[in-house]
Amino acid sequence: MKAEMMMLALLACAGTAFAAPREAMNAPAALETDDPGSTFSLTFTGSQGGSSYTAQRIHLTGTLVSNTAGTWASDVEMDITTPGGGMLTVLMGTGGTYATQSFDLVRALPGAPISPAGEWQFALRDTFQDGPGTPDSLINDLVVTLDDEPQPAPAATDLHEIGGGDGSDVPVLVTNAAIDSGGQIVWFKFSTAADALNGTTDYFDVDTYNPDDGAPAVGSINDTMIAVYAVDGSVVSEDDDSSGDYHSLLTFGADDPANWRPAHGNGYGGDGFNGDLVTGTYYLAVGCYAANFDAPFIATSTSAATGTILVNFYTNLPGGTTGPACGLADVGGVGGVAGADNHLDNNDFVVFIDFFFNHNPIADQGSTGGAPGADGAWDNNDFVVFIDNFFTAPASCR
Ligand SMILES: [Ca+2]
Ligand SMILES: [Ca+2]
Ligand SMILES: [Ca+2]
Ligand SMILES: [Ca+2]
Repeated sequence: MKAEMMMLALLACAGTAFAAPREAMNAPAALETDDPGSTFSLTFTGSQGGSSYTAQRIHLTGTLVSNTAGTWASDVEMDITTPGGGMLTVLMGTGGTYATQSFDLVRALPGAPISPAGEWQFALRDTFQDGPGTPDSLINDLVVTLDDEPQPAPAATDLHEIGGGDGSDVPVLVTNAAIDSGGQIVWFKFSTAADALNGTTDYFDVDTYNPDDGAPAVGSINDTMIAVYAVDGSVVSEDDDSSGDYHSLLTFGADDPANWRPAHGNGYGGDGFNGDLVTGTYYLAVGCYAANFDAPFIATSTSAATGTILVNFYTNLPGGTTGPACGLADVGGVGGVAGADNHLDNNDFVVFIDFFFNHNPIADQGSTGGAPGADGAWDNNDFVVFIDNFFTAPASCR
């Protein structure tokens, strides 16, 4: 009995410790990226060591070689079609002109987990033709590996569902990204209950504009960069300076000029420029210039700036705005620092009062009659709603 228990424990450990990688295959050498781009197929067995597995991710390693003067590494894309017909496009290189560039890429598979057994199709292309008649780039030593590990999501503050706006230029949710050390990226998780599509009147916008940020400066805490990621770790959209004074804006859905949202500062307004955001769960990465956003969930920044970035969500989508787990009163953490810490105590009062007197939108929680929701005025109603939010949050928060 004891031995059996131990064996079960060992098997349980093995199941975790030996997840991924499962199968690896070499692609043909000297793959061309255009004129025409190379296509090839690889057949995976879908089993390893005699037992079948389900695939979650694909790894691509190899070397990109420039073959025509002026071509960019970021011109090279590869379409991957799984045996079940799932499709995925991978950007193989980064940056402009180059000589060689090695790559080590990981992507979540569409519809993962999937059965990997069968023929996989691969098609390379170069999205900008620099040398007609000559392949712009070559790919050498391409190895394709499948694993059975789900793509881990970043540690993120969960804002839950965001919706229920009335179409006015008042954010339905305002939160803070506290950048405590240079190069830090702050992650939020959120969900939507409906689609925000181009060609409709429904929109979902997020910006980092803060009128109190003072003189704009490149590379300062005001010079934000943001990206929305899908749950599979792919980048939906990213932005640097579309809002005012180097702040960032991502804008989905309603794109008819009649339905544009107001600009903030000297930036662009919400105009649906980033396309569609379908119903679902997403991650928002917030950092400072210069940031780089890659799949899967790889976000980095070379900025040395520290401070607090305001994050404003605007939407007329249905549903409700839940905010962090402890609700909208969770505005401060230990020591009176700004930002939710999933706990409600005196620090939230300290930070709320600071925000209130600085006319920070986070303190604009109430409107006339003590109704929840911002109204662009900082008065007694905001205290009423903040205190309500504080005492109606789950008891476990206090
Ligand atoms: Ca090219
Ligand atoms: Ca910026
Ligand atoms: Ca708190
Ligand atoms: Ca108010």
